[in-house]
Amino acid sequence: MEKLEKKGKKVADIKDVTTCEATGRMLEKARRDGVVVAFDRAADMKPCPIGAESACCKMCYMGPCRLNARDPYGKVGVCGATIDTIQSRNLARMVASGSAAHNDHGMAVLELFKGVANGTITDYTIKDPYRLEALCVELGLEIEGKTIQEMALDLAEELEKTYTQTEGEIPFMKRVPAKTLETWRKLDIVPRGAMIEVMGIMSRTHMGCDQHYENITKAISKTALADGWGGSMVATELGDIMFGTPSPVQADVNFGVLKEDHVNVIVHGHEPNLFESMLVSVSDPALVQIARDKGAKGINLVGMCCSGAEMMSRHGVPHAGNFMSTEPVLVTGAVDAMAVDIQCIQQGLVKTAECYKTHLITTNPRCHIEGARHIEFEEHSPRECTDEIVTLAIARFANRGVDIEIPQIVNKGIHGFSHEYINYMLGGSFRSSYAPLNDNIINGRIRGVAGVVGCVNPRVKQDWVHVELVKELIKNDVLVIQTGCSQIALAKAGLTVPEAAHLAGPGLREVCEAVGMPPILGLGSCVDNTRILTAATAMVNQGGLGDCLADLPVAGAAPEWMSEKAVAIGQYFVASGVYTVFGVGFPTVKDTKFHNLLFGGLEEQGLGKWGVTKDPYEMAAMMIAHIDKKRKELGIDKSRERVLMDMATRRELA
Ligand code: NFS
Repeated sequence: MEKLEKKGKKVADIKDVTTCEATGRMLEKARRDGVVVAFDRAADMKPCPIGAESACCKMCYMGPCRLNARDPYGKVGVCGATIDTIQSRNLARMVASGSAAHNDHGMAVLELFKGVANGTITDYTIKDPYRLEALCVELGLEIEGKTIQEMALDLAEELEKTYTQTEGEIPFMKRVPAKTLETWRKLDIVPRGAMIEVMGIMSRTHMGCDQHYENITKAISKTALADGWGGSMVATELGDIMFGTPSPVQADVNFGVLKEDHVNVIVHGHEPNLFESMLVSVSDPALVQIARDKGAKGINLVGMCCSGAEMMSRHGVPHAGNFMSTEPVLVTGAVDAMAVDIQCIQQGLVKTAECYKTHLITTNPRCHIEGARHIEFEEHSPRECTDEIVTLAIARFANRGVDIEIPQIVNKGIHGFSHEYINYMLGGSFRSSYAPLNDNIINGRIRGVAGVVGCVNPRVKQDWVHVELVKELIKNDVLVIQTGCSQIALAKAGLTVPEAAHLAGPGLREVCEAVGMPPILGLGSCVDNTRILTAATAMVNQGGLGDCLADLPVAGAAPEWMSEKAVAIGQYFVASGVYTVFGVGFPTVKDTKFHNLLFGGLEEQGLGKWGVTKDPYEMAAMMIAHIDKKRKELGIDKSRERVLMDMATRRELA
């Protein structure tokens, strides 16, 4: 085990790095046990100041070239590349990587769906045929006289274009509001297919190719849109069709979901198939009996990160915590096996797992980790993998041999607000629609809608920026919708319950109390950010709030972002017309031409724009100011003043 103090490394003060009590307690234990986790590695690793602002280039070997961020136009690279070329190429590659990750995930879901449709994969089924039919109709596919299987095969063929098509427009462009699509066509940023867009970025950012930041920015938008309205949207839609469309479900979140007297299995990653099969394995009577024979009361399956968020939203599976808690949860000593698939799997998990004799098992052909055991997951016989993992976990339970300490903290909350459910919840089954939401925005009870999403990052205090931002937004009558690690942060803060409405402003509170909903709606994993796009589209189609996505009084934020996927998501929201604010920092040099294009110029073209600040209160103020600007442009700013005056008058009367 690596001893921190002995090596003279910098040690972070635990109260400065997390507001998650359970994680903090496990950091204390890790210190006692001499175990190093990401919070410690972050304290000991100063971020490179040049890289943080993207003022360096290693696209060729004449450099790497470093420019001076304080005097960005004072110098160029060896080839003559300016700061704008360098930054835009770097951001383009981040977006290409993020978009590739989501598209790769979406393509895997499509492959699974194809196998289910043609009958070669039998462990999964089509759980929501109504959704299947509705999507076929939406995409203009003929359904008359077709069986479910035929519809599924047609849909699979159509959606494959999302990835492989090299000319034309990807299928989900049919969902985009007409005026938004018109803007994209005019700007030439409609994606053709994910593969060609990602390839295009890698090619044009090669040394000596595209050297105009404006042209590179177009490719950035196109590739990002191929994520949000492409691969990610396919993953959400087909996931719902195969595994069920989420509707509100109560779920437990935090380290207290681990049970000392049970075999504890954690699934961490992003693709739903591993988790769905694990759910079947842990319920297998034969495996449960083996666990009992070894002295366990049962097998306890728990999720983390995004596949955890997805399973929590669909099935109410308990969730242990977000990205920065994945190592600390192992410090409890109670995790018998952690099965991982792809994305956001820190390599540091291997060492931490080793310290606590936990089985860390990689399962996906595109994610092996040196030192971890690999048991490949195969959709045609998924149980071979998941049963073996459960068997290993049972064996470890019987022979734990480590100190166990589980922080007994559990937060109950309501999750699983899909776009389809929001539609139903607001309007009821006979007149499901977004009319009540739009009406409440128009009459000013709800000021606007904010999407607060994304990662946690050890460069800022875990969960703190998410929670403070969201509290500030709901206090100001902004309805918050959430996904990913951000949703888990708010769940741990106890805010994903209808009772949290008392923290909301008077207008939002009134609506929440009437509907019985929390002021914060959790939508699922990061690929489910597409539910936000779909909901926003429904708001436009409902009428009264403008005729394109950029007209809506909405804003987005990723307050503690860290991954390239987050940048791709941010850019697809910006390109869709949404003001999107990042916390932590942003990889550009302020006031350069490229920075100014992202932070203002794109809005003038009819798209959205970026914002950045570390401070949650300033972030809320920036988002609210934008929402108010949009209300004013829509001519609905006065109604809100009236609503507030009504409240004041009411209070006076009281
Ligand atoms: Ni999103 Fe999921 Fe979390 Fe960030 Fe990672 S788990 S896809 S990238 S860290 S929110």
